[in-house]
Amino acid sequence: MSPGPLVRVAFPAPAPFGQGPPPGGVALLTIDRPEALNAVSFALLAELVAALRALDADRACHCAVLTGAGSRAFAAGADIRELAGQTPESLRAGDDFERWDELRAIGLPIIAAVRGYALGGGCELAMACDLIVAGEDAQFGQPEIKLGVIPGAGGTQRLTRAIGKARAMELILTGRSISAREAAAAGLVNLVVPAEETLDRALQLAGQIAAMPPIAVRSAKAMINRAAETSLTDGLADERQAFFDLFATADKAEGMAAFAEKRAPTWQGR
Ligand code: DAK
Repeated sequence: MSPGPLVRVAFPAPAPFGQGPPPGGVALLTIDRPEALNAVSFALLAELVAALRALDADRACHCAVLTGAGSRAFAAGADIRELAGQTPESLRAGDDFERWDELRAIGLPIIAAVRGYALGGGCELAMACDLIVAGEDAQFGQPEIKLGVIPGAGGTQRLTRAIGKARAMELILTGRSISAREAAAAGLVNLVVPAEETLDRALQLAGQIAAMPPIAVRSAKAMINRAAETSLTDGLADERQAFFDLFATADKAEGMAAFAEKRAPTWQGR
């Protein structure tokens, strides 16, 4: 067991990008079990969800970056030592799957900054984030089949949606992992960057998102995620409602006034 917190939370100064003032509002969460390649234990997952929920409720936080300590792994999976002792009954009785579901309720945009292994539950965690910045040394995969099981925290569903049935079948049935470049070509990750730049580039992207009006950002995230869940007809209706709702915000008034006045907007988040 690692001493101290398994997930560290910090508020780094955003890396400079483009024009304009530094936006702030970016939280950095670091999975801190490098000795176990950041394997996600039940306790770690509980800490991570609690930290994200707290940030989600913090009006000053506009975007989160999730990464793994060290350079070897984002997370090499759920903790196999813990899983080894589980039974169908113990898994059903535990609340760990509810914890994974709670990740879906986070409205704050989350960027995974991935170096090294993102395997099994680690790949599922990265896919539960909204964007993925991958270092050139990143490896993604769902090797659960080699342990006699299948992905159980969203892998069969999210990987299939991200890269399509044929590729998901191959990766999940063989347990093969793919490089950052292959993952990018398949549509799993947003950006492949030199390994040492991974975190900076993710923070930079987070800074760009954090500089946008926060209510609109959350609304956009919710609607994009809705697309994976519903019919086009229902999704378009939901989008229209969300669009209408944003016209009641001060940020909409400010954004449109700033455009007309040829100045930079100042967002209030309301
Ligand atoms: N769990 C626990 N320990 C792990 C680990 C893991 N997933 N991955 C690595 N480690 C530990 C190793 O045991 C080793 O510890 P010591 O022996 O030094 O004490 C240390 O990290 C360094 O690993 P290696 O010595 O193995 O390093 P190598 O470079 O030789 O190999 C590797 C790196 C990533 C290829 C290898 O460690 C590996 O194959 N790891 C396992 C990868 C894997 O199969 N991942 C999928 C696990 S199953 C659930 C939610 C999700 C899930 C399940 C339930 N619920 C909500 C209940 C998900 C399941 C999975 O992810």
